[in-house]
Amino acid sequence: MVKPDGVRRSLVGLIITRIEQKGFVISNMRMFRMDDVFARIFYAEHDGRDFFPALLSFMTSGPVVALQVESPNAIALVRTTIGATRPEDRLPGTIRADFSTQLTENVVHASASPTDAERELALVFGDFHATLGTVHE
Ligand code: 3AN
Repeated sequence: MVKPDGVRRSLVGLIITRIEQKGFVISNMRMFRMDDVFARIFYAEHDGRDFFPALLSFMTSGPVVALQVESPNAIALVRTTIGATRPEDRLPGTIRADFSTQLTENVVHASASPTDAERELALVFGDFHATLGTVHE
């Protein structure tokens, strides 16, 4: 997912190009703006953390571009491609290392596990998104 800072900075094309160049196949894509309800559910695992309000505020600050990508071992490979959560752990050549010095405003999100991916894909591309009206296209 390209986060709001990535969209604001016109990095969507670059990020999609990197994903495609690596060999991932994009099988679904959606641009939308999270509202507070959607962001709270999407990031429910962080509810209660001190950075949660800042994370919600940032993730609802503008549209995101969500991609469903396919490859063998896609979850591990996408996470390697985007780079580490902590700025000082990011390896050069990863998307976060190359485009962000920040922890919260880190340009991209990727699912952390198969369970997370299933849940996040359902939220972004499934009926929840269509029927509850919690996001704005
Ligand atoms: P990742 O996105 O690398 O899987 P998570 O799921 O631990 O990392 O955190 C979700 C997002 O919350 C991060 N991408 C980052 O934007 C933000 N975040 C995580 N930890 C912190 C923190 N300690 N302070 C501020 N923001 C954080």
